[in-house]
Amino acid sequence: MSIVTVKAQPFDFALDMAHAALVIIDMQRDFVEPGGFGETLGNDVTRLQAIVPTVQRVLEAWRQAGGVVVHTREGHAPDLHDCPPAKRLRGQPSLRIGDVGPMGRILIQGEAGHAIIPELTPVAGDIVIDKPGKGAFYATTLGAELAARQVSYLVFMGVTTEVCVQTSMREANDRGYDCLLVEDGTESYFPEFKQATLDMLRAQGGIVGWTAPAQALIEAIGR
Ligand code: TIU
Repeated sequence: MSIVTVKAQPFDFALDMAHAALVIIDMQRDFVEPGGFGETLGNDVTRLQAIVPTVQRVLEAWRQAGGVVVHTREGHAPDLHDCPPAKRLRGQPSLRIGDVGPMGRILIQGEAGHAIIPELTPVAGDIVIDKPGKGAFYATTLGAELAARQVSYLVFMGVTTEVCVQTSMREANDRGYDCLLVEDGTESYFPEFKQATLDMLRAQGGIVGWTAPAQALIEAIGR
């Protein structure tokens, strides 16, 4: 039987591993390491690094359980044709998208900062989705990739909780997926925003989806 039960909030999450994908959002050097996009926006990026061992642990358990793995990367083509001026010109960052920083051009595909961190490097068979926006479905092939594999359950991890993770989970919810967010597998530059996001996603009877600690997920899929 491929259906397992994850102890989750607001209630147990029935997860069919035969139709499930783990979606790791934007665990890129640009968000997690100094000198990248996250830091140019004025954030302390070091607080995101604390989740890396947990994300690794869940990814390993998920691979052993035979689930589909998706990694997303936020970024833009070198000619910036897919970067709206409204995004590039927003605010007063120390460097803008496309400018040259210590890890190459900020948030540009192929640059060092755009890469997924070495601890989570994708392996053969993983799906890697390049996305120009916050949501993983907007202007990407993710929906088609999941449909081709008959996936209807999504488990989310990654950064940042209230920006790309929440946007992607809301996009997925509207598309009919049952979604779980791993509480300690996601992080924000703002702890209060992370907490508020967890609370709002699972409020109203799971209006957007479920949340659970990594250990609850690992115990459910590990047998
Ligand atoms: N700034 C911020 O919190 N996040 C982003 O810009 N992108 C993602 O969340 N990946």
